Amino acid sequence: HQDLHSQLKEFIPEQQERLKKIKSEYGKVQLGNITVDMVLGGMRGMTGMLWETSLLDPDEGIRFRGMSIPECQKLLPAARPGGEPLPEGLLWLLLTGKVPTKDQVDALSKELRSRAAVPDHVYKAIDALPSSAHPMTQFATGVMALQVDKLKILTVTKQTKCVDNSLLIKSTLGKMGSLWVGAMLSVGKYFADPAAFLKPLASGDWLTNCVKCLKGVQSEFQKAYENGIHKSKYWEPTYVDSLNLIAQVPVVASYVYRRMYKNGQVVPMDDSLDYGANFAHMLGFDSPDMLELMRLYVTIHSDHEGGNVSAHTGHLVSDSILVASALSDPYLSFAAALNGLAGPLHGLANQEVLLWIKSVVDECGENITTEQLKDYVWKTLKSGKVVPGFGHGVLRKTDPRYMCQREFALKHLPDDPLFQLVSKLYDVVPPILTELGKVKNPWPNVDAHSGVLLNHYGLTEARYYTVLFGVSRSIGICSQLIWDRALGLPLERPKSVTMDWLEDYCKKS
Ligand code: AMX
Repeated sequence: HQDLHSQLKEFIPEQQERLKKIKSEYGKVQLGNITVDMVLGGMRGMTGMLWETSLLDPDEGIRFRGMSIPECQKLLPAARPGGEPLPEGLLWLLLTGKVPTKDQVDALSKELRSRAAVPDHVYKAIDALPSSAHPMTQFATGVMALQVDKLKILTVTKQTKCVDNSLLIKSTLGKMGSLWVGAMLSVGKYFADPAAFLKPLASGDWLTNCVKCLKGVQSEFQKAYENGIHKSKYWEPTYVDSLNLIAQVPVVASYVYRRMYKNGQVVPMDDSLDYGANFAHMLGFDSPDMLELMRLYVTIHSDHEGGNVSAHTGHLVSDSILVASALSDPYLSFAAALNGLAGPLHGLANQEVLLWIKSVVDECGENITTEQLKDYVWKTLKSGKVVPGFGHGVLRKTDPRYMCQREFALKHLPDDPLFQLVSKLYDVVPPILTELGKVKNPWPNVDAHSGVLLNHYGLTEARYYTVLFGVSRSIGICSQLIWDRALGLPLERPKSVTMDWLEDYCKKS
């Protein structure tokens, strides 16, 4: 019945030893040859980094700590019997390599809810942008702002005793501009039950925690670094930041959605709901099927090994960019990852797919024939565009993340006209991409399917879809960041060359 932190603490030293052994025993083993094509081809096929949480097989698709998506659906705890896996369970699996019990997952859901308070200035930072700004820009801005607490006045000393909860709020509000002010205001504004949030600081408690939170920087890693933390302990504050960030991002993301599309009317978190369900709820969707969809969605979008743009960006920045001579903390790293995810060849593809499908319907109607669909695909290709939702940098077969969404659709919305169109595309697009002759993987990826499911349940705003992807990725990217720090992975610094260098080298060899 160990909690997540204790299990991880036990697991880390084992894995540190394992890495040391790999280094000393196999350090000189060759993993392949680097060709000029690989250098010019965006390093595809080059094995070049360690990523513990997941591994992508070109044919089978992703495995999370060795478990395929169908295995996760079968073995990870669910909210309802036989239902979709809870993303908290996946987080546990990614961090510890073990399948948690339902009790452990419930405790983690509760812990994440208790970490979800968002300082008020985060909302202000988002509000400073026009509401027409792309949702990913608003979301990434919010994540950057989460790293900061610029209000610093400290008036509570360690000797102060909390007399009662209301006094704590009163004195906090009255005397201090602090994180807790931000947190309390958020509590008042966005949480159904402020008293539950205050439990850790009940009557008689020393306010040490409170004082710790008032130091001005939200990021525990940055604070610890400034205080001279030993390298071997880096993972601890990274863990705290990561759990906070994972807990906070659905709140920030749903704020962006409600601001853009629902006149800014925020829906408070529901303390009875798990992570995925709460996210759907805060967005404004409460049908049981939508809650299940969101649990599945967050789980399957969480991680896709290390070399994809967003994961690699997060990892690279955390390992190498120096911010005020400190390693970038999870907030800065994850914001960088989000900016990578916002590109149309990566995470933005889910937006592009739904817009493209809708343009097909606008032009040809819902009862489009196979011939009309083929013509439309060719028209897209001939105008120099890609068919969004098809192809992949590593995968060479249909993405299992596509397949499990297809199964969800067959179970819950078999008659949805856009789902039927997506099914038709599955037949029509691959032969055409194959005919092009250059596409290495003509099969659909995760993004070919996600939009029609969301659209079915009323989340119709396609421009918002990449934010959902972003929230999910916090789980995978932050899990690996904790492991980056635990294993002491070094700064990434591959060698680059010029065309002159390549020509000279190849002529000589
Ligand atoms: N439509 C049209 N052309 C495609 C294509 C598609 N779906 N997929 C690949 N191609 C083209 C490439 O543009 C490239 O053409 P070029 O030589 O003229 O530049 C050629 O086929 C070879 O590309 P590749 O080696 O098969 O793929 P890649 O590793 O370079 O790129 C990816 C992978 C995903 C960017 C590409 O397949 C693509 O653009 N797909 C559409 C966008 C998409 O769905 N992205 C989401 C991917 C999953 C994710 O990250 N969320």
